[in-house]
Amino acid sequence: MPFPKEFVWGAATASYQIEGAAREDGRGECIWTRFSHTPGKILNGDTGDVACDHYHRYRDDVKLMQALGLGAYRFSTSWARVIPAGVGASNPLGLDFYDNLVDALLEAGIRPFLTLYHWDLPQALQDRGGWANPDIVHWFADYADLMTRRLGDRVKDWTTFNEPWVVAFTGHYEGRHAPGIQHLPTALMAAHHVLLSHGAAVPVIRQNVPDASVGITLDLHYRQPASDKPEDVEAFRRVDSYTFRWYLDPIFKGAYPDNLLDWLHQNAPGVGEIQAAAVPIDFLGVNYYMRWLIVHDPKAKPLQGRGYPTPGSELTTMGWEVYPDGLRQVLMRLHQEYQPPSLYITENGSAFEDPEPVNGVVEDPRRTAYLKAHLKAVEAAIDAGVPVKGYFTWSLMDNFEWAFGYSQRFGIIHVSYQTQERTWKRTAHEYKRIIQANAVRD
Ligand code: IFM
Repeated sequence: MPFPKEFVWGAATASYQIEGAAREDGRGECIWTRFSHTPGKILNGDTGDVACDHYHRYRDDVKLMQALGLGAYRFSTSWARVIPAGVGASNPLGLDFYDNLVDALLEAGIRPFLTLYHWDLPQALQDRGGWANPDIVHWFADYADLMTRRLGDRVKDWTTFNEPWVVAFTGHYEGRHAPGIQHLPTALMAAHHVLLSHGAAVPVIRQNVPDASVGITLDLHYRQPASDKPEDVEAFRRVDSYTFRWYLDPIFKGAYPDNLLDWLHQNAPGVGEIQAAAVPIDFLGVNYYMRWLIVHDPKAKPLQGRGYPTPGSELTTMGWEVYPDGLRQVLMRLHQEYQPPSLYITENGSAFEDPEPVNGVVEDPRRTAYLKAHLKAVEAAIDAGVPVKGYFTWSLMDNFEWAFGYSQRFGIIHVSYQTQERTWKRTAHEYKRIIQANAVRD
């Protein structure tokens, strides 16, 4: 079965993961620069200082996208590159970079999907409390204003945030991500202010770009109780509220999940007025990778329960269970419970141990199988009536995988970090075929 005629075929990246040029042309320090230079935080001491050097190679990278036949490219802008101190003076060279990137994309016939925040907060704002400081709501709205004024004549697809759950909880509760804080009340305030910032930025985007399509991207994996035992079912309900409903309910219903509301207020008394997050959006972005089984564990951190992949299932090198039908189920649930006007799969992909390139190609059969199986799940959801408008593979190319440094390769294009040479993996060739056929064929 072919996909709908207007289906958008894309690939995704994020600023800190690919750009490099961390101290060039007036870019300010961001929390990931600081965090990655803190000993012990990133595997092998890797940093995003150079990454894929996309800042200097973006023209060639756009040519690669064109050769792949991509209809769209999802990228994020670095707040610290365009406003080095987070607020106040903008950086003309930083803005020029995104200007040129957008022009290059449009010349290549590729639709730019821009995400304003994919985790690289200016360090200067972190020094003022970062996401825990209520002022960030207007700092973020001002940043959205700057970017939409500058690029809104050409960029029509705008996303406020990538994965607010990770921003708040991996960064401020687990501390595995920048800024590396481990304090639940701070994490709760961060989550709250991310939601309010989304609510404040959407009208700014609409005002500056009246024909914009605006949305937000959430990480929505498939979770289920590990057994029928009531304590596992209860643990699942809690984790589901913590990971799914904490964001979906405010965005679509203007309220926090009722089963966690009292708890939330007791632990973060400043949390209120969440209905301001419920502004109409045009699309919901879904990042989907895996299934987790949730089990009751009295020793787990509050809210978290404990999750693990199904024993014996296929795992990626991230330890994530390959479970394509979970994507279909997540899409069905979103459609039934929240009815977003449209959805994009804004990320989906896999890290595997790839061999080195041989004769100009990297053979990566497991990644190809992952891609096809997940596309079939998307197809099944569309057939069942879910308005999925496009799919972005994660990622266009291998890149800096946060606390895992360069050890995890998610790209459909291989990157040599020694030479910066790009080499197509077999999956890239397959993806090109799929795009051309607008269908997945065996
Ligand atoms: O690399 C990340 C991306 O930045 C956000 N979503 C998940 C990806 C894989 O871990």
